[in-house]
Amino acid sequence: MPINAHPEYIDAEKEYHGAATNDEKLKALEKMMSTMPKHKGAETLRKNIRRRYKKLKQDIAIKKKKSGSKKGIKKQDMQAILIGLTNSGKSSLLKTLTNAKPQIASYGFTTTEPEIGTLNHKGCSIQIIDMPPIASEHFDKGIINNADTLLIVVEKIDEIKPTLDAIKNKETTSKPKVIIFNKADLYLPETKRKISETLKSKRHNFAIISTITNEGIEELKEKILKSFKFVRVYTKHPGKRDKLDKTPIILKPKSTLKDVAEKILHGYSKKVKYAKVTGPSCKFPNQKVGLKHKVKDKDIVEFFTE
Ligand SMILES: Nc1nc2c(ncn2[C@@H]2O[C@H](COP(=O)(O)OP(=O)(O)O)[C@@H](O)[C@H]2O)c(=O)[nH]1
Ligand SMILES: [Mg+2]
Repeated sequence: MPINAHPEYIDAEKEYHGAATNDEKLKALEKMMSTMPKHKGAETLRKNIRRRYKKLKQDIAIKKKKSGSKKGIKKQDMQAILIGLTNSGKSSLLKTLTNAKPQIASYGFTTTEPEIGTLNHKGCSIQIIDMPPIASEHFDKGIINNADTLLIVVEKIDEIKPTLDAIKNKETTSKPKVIIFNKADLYLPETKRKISETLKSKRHNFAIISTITNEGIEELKEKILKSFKFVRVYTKHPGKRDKLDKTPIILKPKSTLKDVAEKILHGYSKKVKYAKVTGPSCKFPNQKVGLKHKVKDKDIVEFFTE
């Protein structure tokens, strides 16, 4: 660490080392450049930072060119992916569940790039991705391996096994799955009851739906949300004590208050000394706890710096 570096510079440097993506790195480097020590002894440091900045900018430009028109998917906290044969109704479902406007086509149409939409349900933003059909050359297994939940869309029961087999690997085996039996409007209640019995007997987590009549859609939204093993924490901002953020912070199970602080305050979480928590993780409202405290779903957190 350079002598006499400004605290803001030190924070920026930490951000640089903790950056997950090139864009984050670039931002941190920009911050470092604007706050780096100006004295003569730091000349080598300044040169070094400028060199890193220039190189990173070049790398980003090259990457952009290489990826061509292919959409980069920035993974959100909750990501589910639609998988199924052509014509099973994936695009229709993406349109029903989210704000996306994919092309719906009759038989033979193939999506060549993933389509992305956001499902807003109970204060959570769930990213839903519509993949090109499994059999196509555009099918990207990497996206499936990264997703949190797999949504298997079928029109017939006997499509389930081959679809699951086609994506089976070490990563996908443990992922939560929802079997979505689409086009329920085509069947009589009695037939639907039989389909439901069969899916139950196979111990599938499933929903029987129709994107035309919207039957089963609300239940499906609930199943999708429940499939994420995440914890929602609501935060009150220091200084704005009465204001509760409507959008929860989404965390992995067993996360601590330190993780919450990192997510909202980024490099500044070290300044937080304690928190007051109300909710399932506490014995009583506004319990004063340290940053090692493990949060539970629906906790309300208020951070204090001194
Ligand atoms: N009867 C019926 N047809 C549907 C339903 N959902 C989608 N379809 C039709 O199935 C065809 C394929 O739909 P699409 O969403 O493009 O399927 P994808 O190839 O999986 O993306 C289209 O003609 C849709 O209108 C549904 O719930 N009921
Ligand atoms: Mg489609």
